[in-house]
Amino acid sequence: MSHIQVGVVMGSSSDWDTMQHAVSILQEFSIPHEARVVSAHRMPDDMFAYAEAAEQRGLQAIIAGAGGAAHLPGMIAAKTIVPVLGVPVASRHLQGVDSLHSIVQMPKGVPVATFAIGTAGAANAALFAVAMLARQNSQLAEQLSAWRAKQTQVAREMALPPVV
Ligand code: RP5
Repeated sequence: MSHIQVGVVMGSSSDWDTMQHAVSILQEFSIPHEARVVSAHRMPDDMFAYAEAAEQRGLQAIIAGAGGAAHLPGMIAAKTIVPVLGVPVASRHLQGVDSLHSIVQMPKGVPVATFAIGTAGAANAALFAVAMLARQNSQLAEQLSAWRAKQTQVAREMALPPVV
């Protein structure tokens, strides 16, 4: 069994600008992870192999980002019971609303937890994965609470500019 706990997959290297925000959070929390391109329509056999091996490899969550038709998260979810967290990547022509609708509209029976379009969604998917792992890891739970507390402090110290 591999040591990897969270897999981050995306449909194209062009998704990396968005998906690196998920990887950055996983790095910050020292979560063993991997990141790779697994294109649903250009490498469907690889996609199924990845999904089919996920549980046996010990993955606890798969963060899957895609743009446009964005079938990657749903198709991975169709082949594994490992929780899939979907990130809609902003597409060139429809700004990611297409990706969001595609990922969030999974028919009943095969869920994909769907996050916001773009970098906020990528970061939040990773934070959600951290929260899931923290249920079984008290040290990680403390780390996550501290991360939230820091964020609260930053918000409390926010200053507003003068009225112009
Ligand atoms: C999807 O198509 C990818 O997830 C990406 O968001 C989009 C465009 O891919 P490229 O044409 O940039 O490779 O499969």
